[in-house]
Amino acid sequence: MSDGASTVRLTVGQALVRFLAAQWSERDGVEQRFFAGCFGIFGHGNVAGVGQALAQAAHADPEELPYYQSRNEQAMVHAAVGFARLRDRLQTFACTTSIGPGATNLVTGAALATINRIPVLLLPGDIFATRVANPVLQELEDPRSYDVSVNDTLRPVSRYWDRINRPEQLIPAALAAMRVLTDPAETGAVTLALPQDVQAESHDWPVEFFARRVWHVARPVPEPAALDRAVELIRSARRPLLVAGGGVIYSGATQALADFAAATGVPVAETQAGKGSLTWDHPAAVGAIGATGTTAANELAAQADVVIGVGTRYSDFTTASRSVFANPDVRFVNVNVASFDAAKHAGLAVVADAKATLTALGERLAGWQVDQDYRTRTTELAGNWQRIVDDAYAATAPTNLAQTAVLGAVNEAAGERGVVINAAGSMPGELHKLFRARDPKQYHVEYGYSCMGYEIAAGLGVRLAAPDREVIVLVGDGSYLMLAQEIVTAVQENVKLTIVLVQNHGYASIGSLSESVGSERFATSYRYRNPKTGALDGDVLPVDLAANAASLGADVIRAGSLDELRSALAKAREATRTTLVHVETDPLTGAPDSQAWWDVPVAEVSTLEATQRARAEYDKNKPSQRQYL
Ligand SMILES: Cc1ncc(C[n+]2csc(CCOP(=O)(O)OP(=O)(O)O)c2C)c(N)n1
Ligand SMILES: [Mg+2]
Repeated sequence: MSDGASTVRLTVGQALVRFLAAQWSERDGVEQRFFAGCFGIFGHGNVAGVGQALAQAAHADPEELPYYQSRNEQAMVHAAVGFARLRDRLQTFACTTSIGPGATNLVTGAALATINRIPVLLLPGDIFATRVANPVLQELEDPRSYDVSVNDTLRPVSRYWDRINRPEQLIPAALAAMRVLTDPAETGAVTLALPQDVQAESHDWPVEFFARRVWHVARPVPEPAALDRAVELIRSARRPLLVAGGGVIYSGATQALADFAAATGVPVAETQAGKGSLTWDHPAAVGAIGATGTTAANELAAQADVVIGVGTRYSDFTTASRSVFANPDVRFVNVNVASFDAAKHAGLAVVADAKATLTALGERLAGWQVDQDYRTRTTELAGNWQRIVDDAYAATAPTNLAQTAVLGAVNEAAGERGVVINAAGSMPGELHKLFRARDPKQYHVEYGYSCMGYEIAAGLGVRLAAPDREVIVLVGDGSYLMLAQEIVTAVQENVKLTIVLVQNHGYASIGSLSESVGSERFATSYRYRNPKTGALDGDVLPVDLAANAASLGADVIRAGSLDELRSALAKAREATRTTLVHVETDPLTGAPDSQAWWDVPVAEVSTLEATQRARAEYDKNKPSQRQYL
């Protein structure tokens, strides 16, 4: 650049921060700043580069790219994901880390973001590009190549990955990062690895690089011929079933879906990410499908001749490991922005936006509907399941509370708009079956990666995204122990969360799974090692997680009964500070059965009788699994 007026001299860190602050997304004519802020933890890999740039930006304009501390790099990705999911992927956070462990702590969060198709920008520091100071503190030192660093572990979990070895490389990399982050079909974690020397290096940047840039988030419309084929197949169906996935919600297609279902009478089942697509009491709603489904959805799935999958990636939980769709002649119509997902189960692919397609299908199918018997059957099955939910919400347990009753109280406390968050353990399945969603954003269960430790960190992001909504984080004791530190950030930022800690002294979920696969609940509860047996079957551990939460700065309420839980939730709702409600449940009292299978292979040979029995059961179920061709 010879013309001094058209360039500006900045470090790579400063240029990156200035670029990020100038990015906007737009869908349906509404624009929003793409990066609501930057989470970070500093170390020698970013303190002098991106860290200095953030400090300088905070002096100039604290609103430009607000900085938030975090306590753990994995947690900051979870928080960014929670935020982006609530904002329908139109906005997210950047995450800056040091090199080495700070960078590799991102891997789990990145995998979660990518699997759930949620945008998040990761900015790990990296080892010197010049290599003169090798080996720098925390450097891997691969003897085969100096080009390898620990940041390469982020490659398979990133949708775009680049290393900025020279300042000029930032320009194409930053633009490519934005393209992927704002593309609904490609989005996920995006990593720009930033060698620590390059971050601090200066360069003359063209000023156009920092111009306000608006990224249009597309709504691809269905190809007319694909729409014709889909209409023809749906018209031929006698027992159609629609499976609503997360794409329905991200696309803002919930009203279009409600209209389509009401007009055609096609029953609607929901995946984990798609739950809330319809309000629970919509006449066509049959609730959760698959391994954690309702008997209503699973019975309709078993007979369905045409399955219309909208915005779903057909995970094994959704399909009950490819056993739930049992009609030998079943055909699939898959509406998805990602051709990868649209092609699944040899489906008739409509590679397009959910809202645009449901609207178009509704128009093209005007006047067509399922027969009255099928509508009646749908209503009957849904009603039967709702009675089961009533019973589960009223259930008691031999010791402590039944978890389903706790979930009922939380469902009630969430009201019309409160967001309930969960990710792993026995609660996601129970919530999927039982929760009565009244709003598309109310049910926030991360079940793409089902990552213990997502809950509280995501709560922080969700509440930042929706300060006007009550946020109730449901977390098991095992998951709490995995990653609870963002309570400190919530307290620091005065971001109010209600956290319901469900204490059952270990892994109720894996305990019950272990039993079903013949592993006898081996080592799935938190107990002392028993000197008599040598096993972990001694007394319950003297762990007090309520005291732990209090030590991190939360207010704490201990609830010993259902009434106490209800009043604790009411108190937490009125509170202005992050409040943890501690409740003890019985790990052996489960939820109503889905009558569906989940493929978890059982040992083929064994000396344990329990395993042999489980294997016989497995061999019985396995033939129900199909390739849909
Ligand atoms: C990070 C991570 N590690 C391991 C697992 C496997 N896993 C799934 S559920 C679970 C136990 C969860 O325990 P808790 O949070 O107490 O819930 P509970 O099963 O008791 O309902 C484990 C270990 C996981 N999902 N995530
Ligand atoms: Mg537990």
